[in-house]
Amino acid sequence: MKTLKIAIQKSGRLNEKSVEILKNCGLSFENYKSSLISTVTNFPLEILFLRDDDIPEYVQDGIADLGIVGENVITEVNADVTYLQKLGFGKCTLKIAVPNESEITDVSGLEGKAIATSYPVILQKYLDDNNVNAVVRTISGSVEIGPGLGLSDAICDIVSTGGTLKSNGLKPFGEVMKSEAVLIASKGMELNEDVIELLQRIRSVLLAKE
Ligand code: PRT
Ligand code: ZN
Repeated sequence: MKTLKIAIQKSGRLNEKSVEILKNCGLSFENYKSSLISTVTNFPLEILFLRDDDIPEYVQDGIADLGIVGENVITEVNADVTYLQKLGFGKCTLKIAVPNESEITDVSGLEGKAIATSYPVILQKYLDDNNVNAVVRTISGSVEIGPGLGLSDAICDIVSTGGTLKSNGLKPFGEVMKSEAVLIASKGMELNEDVIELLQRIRSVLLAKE
């Protein structure tokens, strides 16, 4: 049987909890920060440590059989993968935010305005669903400084505590998308006994946490 591969985030907000859930499944592996692949010593599984943005495509293309990544990332790249399980961590909401002094208070107020985001696909769908025409400016990071620099009238970004918006003089409205970390699988993955065993272990770990 071919060794299964699971892709998880190398470093960042989802790394620690992704490693934790696999360790709680009784899997033994080295979690070297420098290596890209770790071999599980007591189960036929390899762990690939990747940028979160690359995980949906690796799984879609079958380079990894399984992956742990935020729903926001999967939706943004429109990846054709199977959702197996919500994992209960990495929870956040994509919201629209405007400067505190802005007169924009709802989605209709965005008509003709410029919005900075790292999630152009998700934002465009939200605008279309609300029949709003706006200019979407795609930037890869530090989206919250957009309005201050005159780059945009509003932003669309991930919010968890709201602290970042607050400290940048921005107020949120509108829920564009809710997200959390999910376990995904390649559509071509063979449902063999190793896969079934691993999924059972992951589900038991999640149940024990409830
Ligand atoms: O290096 P790599 O590309 O792998 O990582 P990354 O920098 O792209 O992502 P990372 O590690 O920041 O986030 C990974 C995933 O965590 C995201 O795709 C989300 O699914 C999830 N997540 C949960 C978050 C947050 N909470 C979050 N708060 N991702 C980002 N943020 C950022 C947000 O962009 C904003 O800058 O935190 C700030 C807001 O946080 P609050 O608490 O101030 O509201
Ligand atoms: Zn990323």
